[in-house]
Amino acid sequence: PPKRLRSLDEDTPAWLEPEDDDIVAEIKSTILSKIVLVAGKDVKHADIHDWYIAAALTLRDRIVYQWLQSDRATQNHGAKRAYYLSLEFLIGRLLTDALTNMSLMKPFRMAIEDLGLDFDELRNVEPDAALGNGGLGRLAACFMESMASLAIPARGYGIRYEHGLFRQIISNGWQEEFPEQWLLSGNPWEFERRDVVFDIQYSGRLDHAEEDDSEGRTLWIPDETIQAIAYDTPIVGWRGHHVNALRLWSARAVDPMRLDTFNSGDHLGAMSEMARAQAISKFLYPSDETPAGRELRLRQEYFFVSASLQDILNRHLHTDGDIRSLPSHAAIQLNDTHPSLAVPELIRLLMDRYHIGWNDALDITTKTISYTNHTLLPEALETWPVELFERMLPRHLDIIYRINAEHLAAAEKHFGADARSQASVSLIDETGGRRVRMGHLAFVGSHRINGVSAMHSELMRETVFADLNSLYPDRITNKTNGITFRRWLHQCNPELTSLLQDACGAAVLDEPERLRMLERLSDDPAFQQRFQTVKRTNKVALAQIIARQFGIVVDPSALFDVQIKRIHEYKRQLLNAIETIALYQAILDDPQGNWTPRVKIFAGKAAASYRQAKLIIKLINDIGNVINNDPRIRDLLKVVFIPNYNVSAAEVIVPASDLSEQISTAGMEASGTGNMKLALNGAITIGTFDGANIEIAEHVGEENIHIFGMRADEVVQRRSMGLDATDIITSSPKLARVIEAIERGAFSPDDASRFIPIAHALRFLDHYLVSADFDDYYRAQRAVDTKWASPEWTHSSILNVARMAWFSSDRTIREYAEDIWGIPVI
Ligand code: GPQ
Repeated sequence: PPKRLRSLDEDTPAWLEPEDDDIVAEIKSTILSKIVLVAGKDVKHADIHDWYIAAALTLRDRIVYQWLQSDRATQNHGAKRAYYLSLEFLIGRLLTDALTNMSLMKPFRMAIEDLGLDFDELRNVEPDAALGNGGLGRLAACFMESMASLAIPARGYGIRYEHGLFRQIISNGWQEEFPEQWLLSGNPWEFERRDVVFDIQYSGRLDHAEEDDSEGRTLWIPDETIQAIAYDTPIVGWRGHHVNALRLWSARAVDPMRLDTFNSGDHLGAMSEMARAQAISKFLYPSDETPAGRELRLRQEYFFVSASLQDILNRHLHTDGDIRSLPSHAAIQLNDTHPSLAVPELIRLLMDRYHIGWNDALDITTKTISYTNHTLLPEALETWPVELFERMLPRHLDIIYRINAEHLAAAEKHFGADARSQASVSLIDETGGRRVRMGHLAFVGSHRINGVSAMHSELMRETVFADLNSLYPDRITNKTNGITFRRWLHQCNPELTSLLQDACGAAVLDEPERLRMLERLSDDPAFQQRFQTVKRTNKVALAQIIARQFGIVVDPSALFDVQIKRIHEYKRQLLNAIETIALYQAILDDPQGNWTPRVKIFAGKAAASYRQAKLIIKLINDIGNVINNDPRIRDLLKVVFIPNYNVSAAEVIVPASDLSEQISTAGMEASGTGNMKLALNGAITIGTFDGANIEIAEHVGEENIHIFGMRADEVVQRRSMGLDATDIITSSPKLARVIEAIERGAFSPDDASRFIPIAHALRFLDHYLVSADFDDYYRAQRAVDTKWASPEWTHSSILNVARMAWFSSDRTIREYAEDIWGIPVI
């Protein structure tokens, strides 16, 4: 055991403060003892995985003390807590995160290397916790880290999926999906809480005869019960001062099997209930921005909402004793509509379990809950058939109807008996089968609704929520997204970080506003040189990975042009792909021209069922095949598709990027957060006036970003004229030539018709304005070329880093805490 381990009640064991050289020895001996005592092996038989687990547990020991202390402090002060409910947490790896925030990176690295191990090899053993699809899940993870760093008493709630986001393999250019297995070798960060178990019930019937009064308390007789069991992962804040928990629920049956069935010989049948229960926490739905539309998904949503609310109420009663004081002790944030059932579930628990009347229950609920919207795409606004609700959650439907009745009465007062506005604000969509609108439900049950960038929040007011906004003015507010600088600068880009510390002082780690001090250095040749050297080092590292893993040789002095994000038509990887073709054709026309050497780097996953997105992946790979093997192009253009994009891949690509592609159709990207990570690491953005790009432009200055394309209002106008792009193609010879090449099979000689659906969309169904924005995008790319060749590039790149401080998720979380949660931040 650690030499100086003190009693649990002492606030800070001495070994938490790394003062002396002893600490390295201490870490080494603890790791060695974990190999023996936890892995149950002789040290000489330990493999790299055993070493990783031993190192993680050694670090975890130290975190636990801080964790318990944070909990005691919150408890003692009776502080208000934030609860972040999210169906997704895209965490990635935790080892370096925890080491950095515990200020233990150096001694751990030394200890591990002293033990004869390679630190990076050990670090890479950790699987990514990929319990999310993309930006929404990653935002939740950044928020968890920032809440801990700001010492906000908070807890994240979600599902402990046994299989996270699928593993993507690119086979012959096509995406293939394989199950992900992050728990296969155990998870050293989590604590199973065998004592924290809640019953979650489904289906059955309502017994209105049991309605005890006019309040509408109703007896629900469910016919299925499963159990939710808690697993806690500690999330350490910066400098290790505060630790919060991420509590993820796992599902299990009440009984492991039916013994009578088993004994009758039906062995599989005996376990079917267990399988049905466990299915709830088996898989993350890979449904980025489109509802999965599956019954199991709704079961998941209710499962984690109910467990989390029961837990929150239990804890509140335990500490305060008065259920009615909930809003002054708890703020519940809904991450998109997936946890919208929190509204009827909280009302149900307050009424049916704690005997509170309807009006008070509704009042407590709206004061406690708030909701973040992450998309305006109509196909992504979650709705569920009323019929499914009736079957699965009859009591909740009952409550939703009652909320709706009062809400529609208020609407009638406000709008008059106008059928259009009644239909538009109703919680039930009556067009094409009756469906419950989860966004409306969350809106009506919340005191604040926020969008995730200035433009997105404005569009919320003007479009999908216009009538609700008129009925409940002042509810919609904006909270522009942010990213945690600890992971997305300090950890992923240590070289740049140490340069920044030299230039802005060590305090830049705690006060990102100090990055401004770079402004006066942006023209200093010596500083520029050092800045370029850092970028080059990161690019060499990425180039080595690309060569080793994919056999493609890229030149680190070329412009690294990256688009890394989910593959979606609105994000317009296709626009980037066809610009690549146009550039290829232009180089072939003039091989001796003064071209800027470029490496086009793509990475991202497409939803398994999204055919057009998967065809775009194939197109990018096929284009790469042709261009990378065309000797006439030499090193002027390379195309790389990096498979299985995840948080860990982003940590390597982001610091090595020169140009950041943020080219969504204006009005469609709610915010974007990859745009922030790339700009913070010195990449210059080429982008549309969309989401947070607009605010990035305001901060870095329009001369340090390349904006192109239609504005959101122009997009609406153009679409209203029809989706046919024939006129555009006629007036753009470059675009016409690209489409003809695709149609001719120039990139698919083995199957000339493969990309006909893509060519067809470009010509006749240009919903995402790929054709319409092509010429301006091509122009903007050539302006990028010109800039790359001039000293202006480094100047702008430095200014991007200098002016990104505002995009720290610490700023975002501070705003949530102060404006929405009513939690003071010290
Ligand atoms: N986002 Cl609705 C997702 O990643 N998944 C979703 O299901 C929805 C939104 C993204 C959104 O597309 C980005 O623009 C945002 O930056 C991100 O959420 C976080 O707000």
